[in-house]
Amino acid sequence: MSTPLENWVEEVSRLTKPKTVVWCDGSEAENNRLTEEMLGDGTFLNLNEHTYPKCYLHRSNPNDVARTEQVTFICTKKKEDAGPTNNWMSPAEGKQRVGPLFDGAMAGRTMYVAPYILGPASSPYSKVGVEVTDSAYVVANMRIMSRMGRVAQERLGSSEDFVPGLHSLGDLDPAKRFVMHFPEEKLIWSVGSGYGGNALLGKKCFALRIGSWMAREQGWMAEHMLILGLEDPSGKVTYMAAAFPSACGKTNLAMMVSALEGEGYRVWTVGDDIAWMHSGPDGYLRAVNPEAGFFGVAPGTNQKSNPNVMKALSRNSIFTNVGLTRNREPWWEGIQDAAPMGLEDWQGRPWTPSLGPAAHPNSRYTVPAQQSPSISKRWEDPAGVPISAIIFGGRRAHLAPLVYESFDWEHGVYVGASMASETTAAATGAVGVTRRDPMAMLPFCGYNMGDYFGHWLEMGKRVKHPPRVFHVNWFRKNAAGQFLWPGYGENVRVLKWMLERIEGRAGARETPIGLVPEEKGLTMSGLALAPRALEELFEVNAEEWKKDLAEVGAFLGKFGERLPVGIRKQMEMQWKRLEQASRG
Ligand code: OXD
Ligand code: MN
Repeated sequence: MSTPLENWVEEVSRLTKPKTVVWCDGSEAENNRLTEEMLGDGTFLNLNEHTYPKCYLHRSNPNDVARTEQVTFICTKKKEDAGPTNNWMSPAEGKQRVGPLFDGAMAGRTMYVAPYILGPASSPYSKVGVEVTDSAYVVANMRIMSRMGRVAQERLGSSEDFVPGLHSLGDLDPAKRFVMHFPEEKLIWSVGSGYGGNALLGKKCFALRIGSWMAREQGWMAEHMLILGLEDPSGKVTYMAAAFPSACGKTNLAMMVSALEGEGYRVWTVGDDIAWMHSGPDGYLRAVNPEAGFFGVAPGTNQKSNPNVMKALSRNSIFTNVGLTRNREPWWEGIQDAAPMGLEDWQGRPWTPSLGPAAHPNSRYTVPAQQSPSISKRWEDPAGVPISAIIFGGRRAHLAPLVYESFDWEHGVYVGASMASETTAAATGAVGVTRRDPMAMLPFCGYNMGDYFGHWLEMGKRVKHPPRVFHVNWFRKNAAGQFLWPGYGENVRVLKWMLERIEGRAGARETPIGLVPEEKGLTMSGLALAPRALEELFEVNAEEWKKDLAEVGAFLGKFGERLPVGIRKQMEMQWKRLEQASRG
């Protein structure tokens, strides 16, 4: 008798008509074989085997370098269930339009069947997915980013409890590119792109879009959040999860080398992009990282911004769309001061400044998580780590202070729902435009975000000890356009204040938007800022916030009846506090 997985694989191979079918076991031998094949056909280029052993460069089609939100669809029977922030098609239309693109799409190619686990292999919170793909590059990435192969096959057995994901590169024609989610039947279809967020189906498609749908059905949370542990001088570790939009520094924060290490504060990494959080038996929100690797943005990464990842990525890593030095080492803007002689750009052209950046602004590294010197001892704890703080944040040149704390959980949900950030190169489209991005989930919530806010409010009731909620902004600028805060390892000062708030050791000053550190509340030893910088960092301008609230109102208004009463109430309360502040 064949298993549900065998039946599905049979069904998709009848549709896609591959030359051969390979079931991936995730072994070293298999990886070596695929690597040899990719080196042979040019999918991979060898890097310097002394300085970057077992590292490879992949150059993608120049039209396929980032997530494509405009062709990403949530296919639910009712349009309202996808909500106003998602592109929608009915499941029938989705299948009718995209199905033909899979017909014969793998002719002459190998079809790989890659079973994978999201989450620690033995955790009750983990889930199995199976990606069928005609891209060996995707398989090599999935092997780093998830627990792929035999371990997943064994967990699945003959069960039907897996999320199937069908992926084909198709002909990489952007006009025939679609990333389709069918959350009611927990199915993913992606065609026409080999780019990470579109093609590694465990990441955004399963762990976030299908994951968030499952999480609401089953009473847990799937979030676009890093997970870190802050160790204090006594050795106690407090765990925090932070939601920032793509390419806003989640990886760097999660892997930070603390500027207060001398005082005994260290940061440990549990995850850098996604958190699955359940109400634990102890009454705490327990988080696991569904992923096993980091798919991080390369440009700007260096010894100062992220020394841990620089160590981690020097072996067993895949680089996508970075530059290549004469020494066959990867190169990107910000890795060091000047571009070396003889550099090739991300498209393999001899680089000159007139070509623009040598590395694509969304070029990436794929690195096994356990290679980071900052990896937490508990990163694969099957019970998850208890979360004491949730941090929201984004890139905002103006308005938002360095840090503030919400008054309570419900207000915290409003803070997340009203988040905004300047767009980055992680998705196609204009860069630097401020857009509302609730909980950093705008491109990733697999259902109506009005219901999603309601689910957040519910979770606050379900969890006996809900985390405290904070908002940070490392990117505030002064009138001259300079950053007010140095960021990176100095951000630990803000985490330390949060820890002191959690432990009831730090006071706070009330503002209309939340609680900010009291004067001298932030540890500033060893850090000299420009005069007035701290004042500017914490300024809350009621008039500006009123304008922002009008935008929040227009955005949240789109959810109509689906916007929870609790969020409406918070908007009204915010307005009243701002009015009061303006009256002085
Ligand atoms: C990512 C993204 O790759 O958010 O993590 O785009
Ligand atoms: Mn992300």
